[in-house]
Amino acid sequence: MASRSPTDYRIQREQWPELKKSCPFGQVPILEVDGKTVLAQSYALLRYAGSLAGLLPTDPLEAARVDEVLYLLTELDTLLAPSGKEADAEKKKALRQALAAGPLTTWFASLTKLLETSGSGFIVGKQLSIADLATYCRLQSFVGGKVRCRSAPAGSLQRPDPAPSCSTTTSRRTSWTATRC
Ligand SMILES: N[C@@H](CCC(=O)N[C@@H](CS)C(=O)NCC(=O)O)C(=O)O
Repeated sequence: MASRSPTDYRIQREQWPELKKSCPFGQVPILEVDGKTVLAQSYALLRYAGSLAGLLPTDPLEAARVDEVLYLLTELDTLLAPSGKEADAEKKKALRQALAAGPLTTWFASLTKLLETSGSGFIVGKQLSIADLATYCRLQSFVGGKVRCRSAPAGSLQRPDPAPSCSTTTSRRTSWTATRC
């Protein structure tokens, strides 16, 4: 992947109305491959990049376990969305407290269970996969304090190690353009 030099475009607010028309679902992120194929939905992009980089298990069951984690992360988005959209600070706090009192604790217990089951320090199997990368990125908002939650297990958010090896990737695809907010 590194040798393919992806171009990372960050868009300005004023560019968005025009760009939105060309996005498959009117949303970013999108990934343009070879200047023609346009992919949307962040986890589809991640799966594609992960398969090129050898970070998606080839075993169907292990790959399904990775999907299990991606769907679990999607559930976290669903849980956080109402409080994320709430503009009133007091209401937002009440929504977040209700989450922390139950649903978030349950969610983090599920994640902890996966980590305990793998026993390897990686979420699925014995090596780094896109499940680790997606979880690390998704939970950054908890570490950064954007979302606060006491149920996040301490020490669970270390940077995945080893860093993904990109040099082993071979593909006939040559140019990528990733656009995100
Ligand atoms: N499920 C989508 C969600 C994408 C999404 O919500 N994108 C937001 C920005 S993070 C967006 O494009 N919002 C602008 C709009 O909908 O006009 C994914 O994972 O890619």
